[in-house]
Amino acid sequence: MKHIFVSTLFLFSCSEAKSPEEELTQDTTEQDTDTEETEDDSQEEIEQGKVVINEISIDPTDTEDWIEFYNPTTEDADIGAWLIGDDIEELYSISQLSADTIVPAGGFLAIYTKMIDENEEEVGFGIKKDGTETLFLLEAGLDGDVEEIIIPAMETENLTYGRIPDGSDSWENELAPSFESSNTPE
Ligand SMILES: [Ca+2]
Repeated sequence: MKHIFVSTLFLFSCSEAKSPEEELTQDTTEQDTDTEETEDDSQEEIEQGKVVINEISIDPTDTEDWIEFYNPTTEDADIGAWLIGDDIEELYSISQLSADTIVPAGGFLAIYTKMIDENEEEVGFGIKKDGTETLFLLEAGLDGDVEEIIIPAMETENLTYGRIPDGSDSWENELAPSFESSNTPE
């Protein structure tokens, strides 16, 4: 049910555009060209504070892929209704992937992107490390506004992609993994 709902919501939000694909392409282009101009706005957003994806472990050798969220605010945040995935047509709620959905104030929550449900079926998705993947995040209450994170190619195993410092707009590749703790350069 969740999947159908998301697709419908997304298509509805794009109804004035030509197609979801073109809309996505447009968004990406706009983001690229507006990077300089929106820097101040982004800074403001960080100061106001909101929960963000902070670190992504892509195809590690010993565990499933995991995604770490960081909450810079002074209040715990429940992200159970947020939707995530590597295919815009097939997103999963955080609560489908993780029993724990609270990102504590000033703290971290990491979730694995795959889990086995009560029917012993695999739920979730995997993130490829060949530089071809985009991660989609749909925050609850944002009327279909989708955040996209383009996953870079990972050349060294068991390193991660994340924000330095935590919650900032600056992403760095090949970090030493820091599951539910502050991101550190390799
Ligand atoms: Ca971390």
